[in-house]
Amino acid sequence: MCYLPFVTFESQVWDYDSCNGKWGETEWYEDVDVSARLYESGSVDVERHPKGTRARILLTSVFGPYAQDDEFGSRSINPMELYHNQVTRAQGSFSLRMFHRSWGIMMIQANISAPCTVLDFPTRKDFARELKAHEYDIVGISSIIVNVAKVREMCRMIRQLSPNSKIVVGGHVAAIPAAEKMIDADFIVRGEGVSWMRRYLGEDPNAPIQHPPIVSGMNTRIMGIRLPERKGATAATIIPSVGCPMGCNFCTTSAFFGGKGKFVNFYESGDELFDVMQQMEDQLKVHSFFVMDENFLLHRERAMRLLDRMKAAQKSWTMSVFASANAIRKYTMQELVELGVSWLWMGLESPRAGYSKLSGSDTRQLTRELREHGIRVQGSTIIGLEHHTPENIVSEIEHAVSHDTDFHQFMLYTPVPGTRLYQQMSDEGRMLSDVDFADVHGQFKFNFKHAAISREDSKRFLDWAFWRDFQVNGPSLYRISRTLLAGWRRYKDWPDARVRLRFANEMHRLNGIYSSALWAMERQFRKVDGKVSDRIRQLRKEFRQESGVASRMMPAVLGPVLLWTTRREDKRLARGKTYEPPTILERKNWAPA
Ligand code: B12
Ligand code: SF4
Repeated sequence: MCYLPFVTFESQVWDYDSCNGKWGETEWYEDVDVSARLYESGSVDVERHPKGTRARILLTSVFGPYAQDDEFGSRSINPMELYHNQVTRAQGSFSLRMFHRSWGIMMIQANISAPCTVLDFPTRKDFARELKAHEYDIVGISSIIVNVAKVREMCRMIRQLSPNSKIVVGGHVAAIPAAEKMIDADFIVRGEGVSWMRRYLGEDPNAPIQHPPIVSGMNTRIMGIRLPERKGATAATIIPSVGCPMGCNFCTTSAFFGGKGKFVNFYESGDELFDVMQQMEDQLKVHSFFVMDENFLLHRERAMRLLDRMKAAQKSWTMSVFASANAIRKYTMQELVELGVSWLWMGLESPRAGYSKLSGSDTRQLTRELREHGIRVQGSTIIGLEHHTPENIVSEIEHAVSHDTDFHQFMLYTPVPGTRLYQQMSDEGRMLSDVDFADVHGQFKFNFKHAAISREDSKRFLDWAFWRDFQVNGPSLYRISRTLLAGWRRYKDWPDARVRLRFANEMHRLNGIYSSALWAMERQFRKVDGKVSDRIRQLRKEFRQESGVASRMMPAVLGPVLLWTTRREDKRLARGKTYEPPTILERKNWAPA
């Protein structure tokens, strides 16, 4: 057994004998006392904590740093970033970099009346300090499967530093079969956590959901500069529901909240949603929303009622949403635009995969149409589906790339515990037993035996897909500028003032910035790919035609600065620079002990 030597926090020294080099499944089962109670979504027999709502609670995400290889399962290719991890990672200094808070624990904190601290993205040292600084009755850890080794370590630390705390583990990590044998927790909660925690504290699990004010992203960087964080400039996250009723076989979010036909709605109606959005508008001074619902447009009645309310109140809001192609097809383009849909994340998977969410949809035509209406499209394609072979995968990737989406996510087909796909692969004996959970994140290599593609090749094809999309379509920043311009041209004279205002706001706010970025991009691409550079120049000219004097002047000043920061960032990245989210601590209902 290898040894993780000594870890020093403040003046204390502890000895953690946690590491055996590989966090594979079998080694874990031996040395853990199996005491945890496992709760399925919606269990009603949850025992109440003796202190009820007087219990002092710490809710925490797993510790960082994240974007580096370490013995706790951090991986440099798996940073705590959405775009750079799985969307724009091949785009170098043009990659969009930003962090997102851990919304699950923020949601729980906002909906209990016990004194509660949320600790987001702590280091181990921060976590230890917080455990020692307050006597927590309950420590809740939120995690997904890749970070199970960190959960294990955090449980050990809690037992040592805060032995009277009850440990509750929630989030997708709870889907691991026999999780209770790997981590030394008291409770492991599968599924929706607000109602579970309310039951545990003796509160009404069905009380209305209070939405916390959530700024959707932070520490945003692109082209080597960190964007200023003005109040109201970043969208608010709204979480109308968790889960998805479509139940695609590989989908872990759907499976975790009940699977096909099931999901948990926090806000049933368009009226409720409107009220929440209005509250967020007041509190955060925002007009744009990132709607965290796996298939927002599927619920047409709710969306159309929201539109009625927006029209009546003259709200010129914008919305970023996730939706499947069949759900998008339930709306006309006008309805989507009036609803303020400005960014849409759509699963393209593969035309030959037979998913019902794609049935009857020509996704290429749909993408083109959406972009012509000023709606930015983020496509999502799966590499390594059952029908993929070394012979057909290249043409499947070319097909995906030909959508020319604004952003494109590529992910490996990955059987994840809790899903139907995982069950099927396990039954067929095709799961690879020696793959560390820390490497099961869809951006490395297969964790199962594919019929035609080897594990090594899975990574090559995945990497090639990212590279090819960037090579053919250019930086996403260029692509979103193009979509914005198309929307502005189409809707600048539109009869509905809400719609006009929205495009005008985006155009006036960003015109000069985008033009300057295009100026820098055009020059940066001259050496790399002349054709892409020409396309960027053409777009820059079109922007110029639509610009006022100030915006027309801006590229001459800001463009060279951005070119310089871009080149500086490229050098930094080449030297291995990575980014980490800041540690955040927030207390609610708090009174000193
Ligand atoms: C935002 C997000 C992120 C953010 C991370 C934010 C953060 N601070 O951790 C970013 C973009 C960085 C990210 C990265 C990744 N993510 Co992610 N992410 C999401 C996303 C889109 C939303 C999560 C969310 O807030 N949902 C809304 C909240 C309310 O739901 P929730 O978190 O599930 O919380 C509820 C319950 O789970 C439970 N609960 C949660 N925590 C706790 C704690 C306690 C104590 C209790 C009792 C209950 C409880 O109660 C909550 C309320 O009901 C989900 C998809 C989704 N729709 O959920 C994927 C998802 C969580 N991510 C996933 C994955 C795989 C990843 C990556 C590995 C992917 C990748 N290659 O990029 C990386 C990992 C990075 C890393 N190093 O850890 C998977 C998890 C799969 C799994 N089975 O583990 C998901 C489900 C997406 C998917 N369908 O594949 N992600
Ligand atoms: S439509 Fe998307 S969110 Fe819904 S089950 Fe399928 S993959 Fe999951």
